[in-house]
Formats: sequence, C-alpha cells, structure tokens
Amino acid sequence: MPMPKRTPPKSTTPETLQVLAALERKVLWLASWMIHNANHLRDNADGLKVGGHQASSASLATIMTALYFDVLRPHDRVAVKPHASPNFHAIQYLLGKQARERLEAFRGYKGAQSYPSRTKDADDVDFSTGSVGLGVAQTLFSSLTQDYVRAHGWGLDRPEGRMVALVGDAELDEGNIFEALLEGWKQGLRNCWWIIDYNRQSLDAVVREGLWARYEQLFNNFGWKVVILKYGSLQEAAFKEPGGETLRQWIDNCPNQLYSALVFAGGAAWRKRLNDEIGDQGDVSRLIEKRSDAELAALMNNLGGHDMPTVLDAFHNADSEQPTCFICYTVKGFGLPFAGHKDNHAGLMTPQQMDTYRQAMGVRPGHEWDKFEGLDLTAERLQSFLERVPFAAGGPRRLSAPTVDVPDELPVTIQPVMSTQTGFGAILNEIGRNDSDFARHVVTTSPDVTVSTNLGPWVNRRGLFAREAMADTFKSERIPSTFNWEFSPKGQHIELGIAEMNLFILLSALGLSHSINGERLLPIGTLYDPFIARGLDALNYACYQDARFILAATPSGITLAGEGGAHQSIAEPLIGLAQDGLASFEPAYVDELAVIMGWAFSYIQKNGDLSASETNWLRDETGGSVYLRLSTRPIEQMKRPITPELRQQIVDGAYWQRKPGPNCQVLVAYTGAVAPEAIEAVGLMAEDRRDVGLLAITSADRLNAGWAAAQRARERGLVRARSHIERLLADVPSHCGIVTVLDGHPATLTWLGAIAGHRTRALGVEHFGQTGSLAELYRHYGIDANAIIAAAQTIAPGRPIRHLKALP
Ligand SMILES: Cc1ncc(C[n+]2csc(CCOP(=O)(O)OP(=O)(O)O)c2C)c(N)n1
Ligand SMILES: [Mg+2]
Repeated sequence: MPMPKRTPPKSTTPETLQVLAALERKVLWLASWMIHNANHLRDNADGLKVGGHQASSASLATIMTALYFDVLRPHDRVAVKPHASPNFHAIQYLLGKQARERLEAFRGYKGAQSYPSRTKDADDVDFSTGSVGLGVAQTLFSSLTQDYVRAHGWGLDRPEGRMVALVGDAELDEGNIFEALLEGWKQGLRNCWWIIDYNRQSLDAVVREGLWARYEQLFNNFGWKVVILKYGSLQEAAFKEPGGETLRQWIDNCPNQLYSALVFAGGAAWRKRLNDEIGDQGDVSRLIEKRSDAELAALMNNLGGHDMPTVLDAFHNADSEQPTCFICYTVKGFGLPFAGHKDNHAGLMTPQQMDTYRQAMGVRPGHEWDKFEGLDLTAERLQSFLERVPFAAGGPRRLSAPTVDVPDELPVTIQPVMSTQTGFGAILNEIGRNDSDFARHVVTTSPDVTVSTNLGPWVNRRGLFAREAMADTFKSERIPSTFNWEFSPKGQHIELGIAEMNLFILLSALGLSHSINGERLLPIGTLYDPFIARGLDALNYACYQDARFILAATPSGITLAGEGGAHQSIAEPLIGLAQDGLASFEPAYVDELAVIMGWAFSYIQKNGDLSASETNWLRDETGGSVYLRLSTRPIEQMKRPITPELRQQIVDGAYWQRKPGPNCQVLVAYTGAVAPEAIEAVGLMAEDRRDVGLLAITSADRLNAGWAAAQRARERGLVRARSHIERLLADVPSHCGIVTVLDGHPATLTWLGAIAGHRTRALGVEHFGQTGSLAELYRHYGIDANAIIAAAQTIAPGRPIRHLKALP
C-alpha cells in the first residue's frame, strides 16, 4: 500500500519508523510470552490463570512503543493502565532496565508485578496503578505538584516533566477522574496528557456508542485540548482512493459491537460485510476487491492508535501548556487470535495458538526471550537504537531530596482547657510564624474544610497557592474577616473543592515530590474523620505508592455529638490500625500531639531499611505516613514536664498515667477524647478496688504493630524480644481485669487482653450515632465514667463499687 501523505514529525525518519515497527512487534511478542509463561510454562501449582493482561496490553502496544522509544524524555512521568503492565516490563527489558528472571516470574513470587508498582517493581515505575482511575488522577495532581515546586523556586535547574496517563476507556467510568478534572480546571492545570485507549471494550462488554463525543465535549469543557486519533495512515490513504469516502462513512456509522466482532472474525468476514452493505457502489467495490483478505483486515484494523506515524505525529505536535486528551482508537487484543472479541478481557492463548503466533513472529523455540529474535533488522542496528533512546538516557530517573531538618520540639501555648483540634491549629500557627527552611517545606491542603479543621491561622500566615496571584476582595474592600484568603505562587496551602478522593491523590502526589521532583515537601491534609471512608481507596493507593504525608482527621467519633449519625465516625480507628504504611495516633492532650507531630515530620521523611528497632519492634527507620485522629472536645490539660522517656512512650503508643500497684484488680486503658471519663472512673473506683491503673494509649496502631513484630521475632528465636505494650503490662498481675475505652469501635483495643491473658472488657461505639449532648451520648453508648465502672465491677469482682449507678 502507498505510504500516506501525512508528514512524519521532523524527529521521525523512515529509518526510525522501521525500527519502531520492529520494536512494537517485539513488545507484543514479549508481553504475550510473559503471560503465556506465567499461565502454562512456569510451575503454577495453584492453577490461577493470568487474566486481563493479554488483550489489554496488545491494545496499547503501538502507543507505548511510540512513547517509550521515541516521544518520552527522562523527566516525563507515566501512569500505565494496570493491564498494560506486561508491555511496560517488556519495554524496560528491551532498554536493559529489567531482568529476564523477573519477566519469567511475571505475577510470581518477587517477579514483575501484575500491575505496575512503584514499590514492588524493580524497573522504575513512576506511578503505581491497579485500582482503575486513581493513577490517572495522580498524573493531574503530580502536574499541580510540579507547578507548586517550581513556583516556590525549587527544581528550576531541571526540565519540566510531562505527566502522562495511559487510560483505559472503561476506566473513565470512575468518578474520581471527573472530580480530578474539575479540580484541575480550577487550579489551572497544564503539562498533563491523558491518552485514552479507546478500544471500546471494558472488562465485561463493548462500550456505548458515541462515547468519544461525550469525552470530547467533557474535556473541552474543562479547558483541555482534545486530539482524536481515529484513522490510521493506511485508512487515510484508502479514503483518498475512489470510493474511499464511502468506506469512511461506513466506518463512522459502524456500531462498536459490530466493528469489534468483524475485527475478531477477520478479512473474509470484513469482505462479506462490506460487500453486503456498500459493495454495489462501483468505486468502493474496487477498493475492496483489490485487497486480499489479509490486506483488508490490516486496513480495517489500522485505527489511529495502531498507526505509528499517526501516533507519533499527534504526540510530537502536542504542547505542554494546555492539558491534552488523546482519544486513540485501538483494537483490544490487537494482532492476537481473540482481537476484538467481547469476551477477550481474560482471553488467553492456548498452547496451540501460541505456537502458531510464535511461528508468525519468527521466534524459534528456545529463543523466546531473545531481544531481537524474529525481527527483520540486524541486532546491531536495534541495539544501537535502544542505546540512544532519549527516555533511557542519563542516570536514574527517580530522584531524591535531602531531609528537611525538623526542630526538636514544636512550640505551642497550651491553654488550661483545649481540644486536640485547637492544638493542631495552634501548633501549625507557631510553625507558620517564622521563615525557617522547615516552615517553607510544609504544604497544607484541605477539601473545603480548611477553616473548620483549624488550618485558618496557618493559612492566614502563609497564604493560598495559585499559579497566578489573586487578592482577597473582602480584604481589599476593607470588610472585616477573620481569614485572609489571598492566593499567590508563593502560598503554602492548596485549597481543594469538597472531594476527599482529590485530597488523598493530591497528598499522594505531594508526598512523592522528593522522588518525582527532587524536592521534598512536608504535606499535611485535613478532613473530617468520617470522610476518610469517602476517599479510602485513594488513601490506600497513596500508602501503596509510599507517598509521605500527615493526615489530620477532625472532628471524630460521637464526640461531635449534635451532628448525629451522619458525621460520627466509628470504624476509622480500625482503619488506622489496619492500613499499611500509615502510623495512626489518637492523642488526648495537646502536649502529646506536639510530641507526635514533631516525630511525624521526621517519620514521613525516613527511608531506611526494613529491620525493626529492638526497643519498640517498630520499623521507624523505614518511615511512612501519619494519621492523627483529633477531636473538637475541649478537655482539661495536664501540667507536666515532657521528659525524654515520656516523649518516647507517647510516640511508641502508650504510657501509664497511673501505674497500677502489685495488687491491682483492674486497670482502665483509654485512647483519645474520653480521657476525662477514664480519669473520673479510676478516681471513683479508688475506694473499692485496689491499685487501679490508668493506661493512656496514644496509638493503638503502633502498640499493636510492635506486639505483632515482637512475637514474630520470638518465634524466630529472639527469645528476649519485648514490645512496648508487653513491657508496660509485664507487672500487671494476671488476675487484673482491663477495661478499654475509646470513642470508636471497641475492637480497636480488645486485643490488649490477648497480650498476657488479662480478662478484658472493651467499651466503644458500635452503632450509628444519635444526636444529643456529649453526656447523653457517652451514656447512651456506654463510654462514660459510669459505664467504665460497671464494666470494671463485672470483670473485677469485689465489693460493690459505691459510685456505680444503674445503667440506662
Ligand atoms: C477500582 C477497580 N474496579 C475494578 C477493577 C477491575 N478491572 C480491571 S480492568 C477493568 C476494565 C478495563 O477496561 P478498560 O479500562 O477499557 O481497559 P481495557 O481492558 O479495555 O484495556 C476492570 C473493571 C479494577 N482494576 N479497579
Ligand atoms: Mg477498554
């Protein structure tokens, strides 16, 4: 067929096109072989088949070949659609950045990951993907983060990176993408490419007709440029032949389902259908007739997203100022026996099909992993091309940044009665007061709850971030207001609309800045505790990528009383306990919070080895993110010196407020805002139970993690390994009962009884909230002093406790 009249981009010579065609073929082959190997050849005792990768990878083979071998530069960052992971690993293998053994172990133990993973893969994944939609939004927020970093004068000696997402068309059903789009528009997004793999197939089915037109309108509405890659250059050339326009119209009118079905059925089926529908029209009949079945199939499969010159042209001509969406028509399963079949998502080739495919690819048995096997260009030429690929030139793409020094103590003026939420605002206000390097690296963000989570004073001092300055009209009009809402490129608070998904994905982007932009940020996000659940998958995603941030969640629990069941959080302490990569705290007092925040600013910067400390059995040197569950309840503060020992215990998760004596019959272990109830109960029981103890728990999560790790260490033979909580409970006599209490699910602390076998009664909240006063609600849910005493009397029998009142 004649080459199209389209001008190839300047950088792309016919020689380059030849090499790229060979590499595309190799990517297709290697991805298929990797999957086949995982399913049929490697010892697969579980019999679990690899699903979803084969057809999805093939769909993006052309586009990814173009990107990685020609278009991308080392500073560009890409989120690869989860099921295109084999392509990515194959490309890195060809570039010499991925070991063959890992490809052979694809999806196996320590092999290349099923979905690209920043933390688990060894071949330089920029953004993890897996939960569809999140990686896409991550590129948008990474672009904002890059702008933030550069606006603050950092990283200007490095070129700007383009943030690129390879997006499945069905992935666009995920709502978080639209939340991100709207936010991107508000924030003046630039430098972001979303490349939509418009294969018109999802997991289950073929997508609705005309979806591309909705996308086009939608992206245009949000200020994006939309580039549609519909026809390949073979098709464009055919359209110019006599009868070509009729063929184009037929293609345009062909329903997605039918097009997919014909792609699957192949050349003879195309011929029959085309002849049936437009074949009696002279010119177009000749256009069809002069092609063999194979040529006809190649023509009809030659959609824009599988045509190298078209793809290169589009990418090379895109600019970075305007965010750009490429809608690329592709074929799911391109080049494979189940191309286009609606059931092909988990499609696998049988050994026989694979053998035929191998022969078609010119690969000899035993040479399946050879990089240049079966290509019609010499190995020298291909190798020398690969060595000059711009994306792979230069040193490691993953950057690093020195840690920011954190003051030994975070100053805060503690009022006699104060809530942890007020304390949080006061601590940040103090940080904001001076212009230290530390203060400059803090960046805050909140989804429309900046003021109500007490970030207001900090924002007043440091301003809001926007690429272009915007004055506070209330201020310029001299209308009194508590808050100064001024935007500038130097601002240190990013105000988001109400979308918790966006909050967590922005935190994920800010929290990877050291690695992506080579400049470290100290991000803090605030939201109401119950709405963690709204963005939970994105929070998990951020942790999975090892992004580093502090999350302040407030208000929390039923302690926010009057707001009722809608805003009262119950399960969040359990999330804090279970979420990997997130150290969770629920302090009761502001001095504890100051200690924890000081520690947290260092902890989020740590990147050490995985071994646990022998004192608390926590992997503190590895670092992670931090969740602070805070409260609006003002409570009486303790006047006490924070000794180094107390400081360590607060960070390790617990300390004795009242150490139990040797005859202790019962102890109360509390966490968070119910401290006054626990203290009151201990006081009221003092006359009737001996040596009552009071254990302040600042982090159930860290106590639990340390305990689990110490047990594992003992099982491995380190017989003296003891965790912090084990040491605290070591002298508590075995007959002593434990009453645990928190404003959250009681299971958060129930396990304390399993440490040394103490009988335990766990109090907490199990049911959706009532409205009422604090006292009414604490009584209703059984977390007030009286309920604590009642529990103590039951598990620690003795004479009746005189202050106990009948329970409601
Ligand atoms: C949040 C989430 N829900 C469900 C899935 C399971 N899943 C994986 S891929 C997929 C559909 C993919 O369709 P598309 O994005 O069009 O990619 P294609 O398979 O066409 O390459 C689904 C539902 C997932 N990975 N993440
Ligand atoms: Mg699809």
